[in-house]
Amino acid sequence: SNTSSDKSSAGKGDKQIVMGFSQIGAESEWRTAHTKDIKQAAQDAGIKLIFSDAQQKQENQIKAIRSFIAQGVDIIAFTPIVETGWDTVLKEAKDAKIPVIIVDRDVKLNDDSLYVAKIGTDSVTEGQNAFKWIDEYMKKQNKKPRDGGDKFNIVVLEGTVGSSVAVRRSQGFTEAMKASPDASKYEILASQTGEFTRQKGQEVMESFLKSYGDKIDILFAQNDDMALGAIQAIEAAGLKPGKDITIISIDGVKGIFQAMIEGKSNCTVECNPLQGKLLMETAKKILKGEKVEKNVFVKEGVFPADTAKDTLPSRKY
Ligand code: GYE
Repeated sequence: SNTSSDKSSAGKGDKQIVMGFSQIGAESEWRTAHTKDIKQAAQDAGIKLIFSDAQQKQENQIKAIRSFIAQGVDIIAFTPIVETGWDTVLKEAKDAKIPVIIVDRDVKLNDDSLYVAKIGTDSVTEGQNAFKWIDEYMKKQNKKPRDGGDKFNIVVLEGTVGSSVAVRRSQGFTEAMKASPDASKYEILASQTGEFTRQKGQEVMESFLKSYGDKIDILFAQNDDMALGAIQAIEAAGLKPGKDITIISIDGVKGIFQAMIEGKSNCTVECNPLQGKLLMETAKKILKGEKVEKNVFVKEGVFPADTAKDTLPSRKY
């Protein structure tokens, strides 16, 4: 009946769908765009979004999911800050017959029936693309190691420890490096987390520069925000970012395009935060009982500095 508050009527047009969404926090420009897109998409789709910000803590996400279950939402979506530790709470959602969509980052579960769909980005490919671009660029520019040796020294600013994104970007990058005919020309000097933030990226880059100052040829920052922080550290050390140290990062936010236009960074591998529309469409299908794809990756590109000026005006985040 129309007046029924029974969950089974959700999504059938007579009752507004309620989605509980647990976001990680607001660590980066990318994350801000992701949140904004999801909120807008919910509004456009006529879905009521209960949005919860976990402030970078998994325990807050677990609490949020439990509260969504207690409120009897129609569907739960969340971006898992780290890969593991979700089995129990997702089992609770399943027992309550609330479907779950995993968004952006990935999870490791013992039982994949604990979620209905996963919408995200391909972190392994992003990491591979980052190395491939660097490898070609160093050749094209005829770059020589700054310390006069026979290897380019790389430092890495990793993302959040234990996140699928950090693990897989590292994996993709090193896999591509090992697979390259130029493998022997590269060495990873240091790899440390900068927690996907500008502040931490700057701090860790400062410490890299203290330890290895004139040896560093390449910075691989696993997101643009850390690269932007590192650029400040490099300049403060009297070096030229984008020249003395070649910089590649991931995301494709406006801030890095600006830095590339200024010649301070060299390339960004796009990671697409515009996942809201697909999330809302997927939620509606699930609640109508339609079949959906279990794992979907959104589309992404690669943007070197020489494309930045023409591309920036059309960037959506
Ligand atoms: O690259 C980074 C962020 O999970 C793909 O998280 C996302 C990453 C993104 O904060 O900037």
